[in-house]
Amino acid sequence: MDDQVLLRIDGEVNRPQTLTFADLTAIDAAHQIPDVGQLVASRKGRGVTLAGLLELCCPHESATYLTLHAEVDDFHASVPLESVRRTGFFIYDINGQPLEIATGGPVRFYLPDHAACHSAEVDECANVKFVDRIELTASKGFDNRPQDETEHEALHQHGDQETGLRGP
Ligand SMILES: Nc1nc2c(c(=O)[nH]1)N[C@H]1C(S)=C(S)[C@@H](COP(=O)(O)O)O[C@H]1N2
Ligand SMILES: [Mo]
Repeated sequence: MDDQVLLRIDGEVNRPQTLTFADLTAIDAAHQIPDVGQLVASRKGRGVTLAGLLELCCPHESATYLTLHAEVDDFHASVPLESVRRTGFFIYDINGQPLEIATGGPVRFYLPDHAACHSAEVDECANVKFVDRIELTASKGFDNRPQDETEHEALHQHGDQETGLRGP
């Protein structure tokens, strides 16, 4: 279903976006990552750079935080834009098809240079799966990443047992 909106981009931007799978594939080749496995051995699929999405939406000068929203399991992370704008990317295609929920779809954020879970503002937990909205803000946005090992463990338990949403 090429006309289904997979990803919205809004907030402090000049051009809010509603992107379908076809829109993502149409982004300039310079911003496409044909095989994310070349960057991160454990991942597969095609990605598009955060820089490519920023070029589409044109953030205001005031946009200093990037907030990744996953409505499906109510998980959100907000990270300083400057620390991720050169390296962050989104996986959106596996074998020519949109990602299913089971593989982290519709869109999965990835930072190759993340820190260990809850050790820094840009940590592994910020690799948000099931992203359906990207918001640019002038200050830190909503963020419910786990803050310590207990919360982290609870999240994993919850994800595994109740939603079955965790996975590759
Ligand atoms: N939507 C969503 N994204 C998420 C999470 C989650 O619970 N929901 N967990 C985060 C955490 S805490 C970590 S450490 C990584 C784990 O990614 P992995 O399942 O690929 O190992 O995903 C992150 N992205
Ligand atoms: Mo995490």
